Amino acid sequence: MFTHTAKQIHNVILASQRVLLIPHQKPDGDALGAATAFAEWLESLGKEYTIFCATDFSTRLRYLPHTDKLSSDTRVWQKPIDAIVVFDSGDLVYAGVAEHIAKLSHRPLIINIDHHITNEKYGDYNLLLTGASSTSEILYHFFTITHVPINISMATSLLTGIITDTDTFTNAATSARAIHAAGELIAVGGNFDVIKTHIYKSTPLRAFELWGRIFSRLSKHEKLNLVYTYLTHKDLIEFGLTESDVEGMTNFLNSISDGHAGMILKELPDGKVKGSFRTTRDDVDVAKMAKHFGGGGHKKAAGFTIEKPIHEAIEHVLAELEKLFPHGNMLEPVLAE
Ligand SMILES: [Mn+2]
Repeated sequence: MFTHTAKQIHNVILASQRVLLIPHQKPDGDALGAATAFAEWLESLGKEYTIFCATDFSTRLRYLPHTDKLSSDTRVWQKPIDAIVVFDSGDLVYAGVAEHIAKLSHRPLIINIDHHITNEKYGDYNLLLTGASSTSEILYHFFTITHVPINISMATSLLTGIITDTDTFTNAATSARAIHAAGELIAVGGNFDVIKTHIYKSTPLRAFELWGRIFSRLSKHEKLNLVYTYLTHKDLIEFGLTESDVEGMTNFLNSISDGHAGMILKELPDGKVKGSFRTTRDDVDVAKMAKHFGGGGHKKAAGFTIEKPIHEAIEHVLAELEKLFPHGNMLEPVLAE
């Protein structure tokens, strides 16, 4: 099935002239790694393409090839498009393009490449592998199956996605297949050093000071067995930082040995609150928990967005979780699908 879909997508791309590439909003290393590797392939084919992203992206990912061409200019939707490729996004709203696509008079083919368990299969072609570490790993398999040579730029992009989504081969997404793909990408010239420098050695002192404040707010909800903390928009203003400066924090929740899961709530400039869950336990499903709040993700790493002031949001999420898990511990699968 995967091989068949991969070959179909390969043919669709060869037959398309104008392609629109969509990493999801606030793209992470995986979404941008996958989109830029794909862009590099389109470049080698001489295709016309645009990378559209509804929001800006973290400056630490600017080393990736073709990120200078990323555009948030909505006029790209007025030009003819043969195919749209969406990377690392469970649905088109999360991708930030649902409204744009709904308004098109001629609907182009949609290709959906993703590894989220909550993926809604919104594409005409859905290249999904929920067991894959990352969308970048899926693209590695795609290029291998379709005999597309992976050059050095593509390798660095895909390696970025695998490394960031596995939290450098430490979280639950890490598998033999992911490590094998990463090894192959390094073997063909993927630049591990540039990734290490930009991803892991680029946190300013101010950011650590803010992390300290966020860590000092860690609390444990005893009954749920949930460890949680939060960030306010006021914190960001006070420290002169943006959300991307604290994005690395969420994965630290996996290092805490207390509790069955960790949660961080971040108040964004637009007033919305972004929540992230992490767990290392096999018997806790945070994807289902996030889905309850309108979000999604993976069994061990998932997120959601709610529109409430931060302190109300904390109360709301805890109260809902208490209702969902009347016996505590977040273990029982009592959530409605
Ligand atoms: Mn991903």
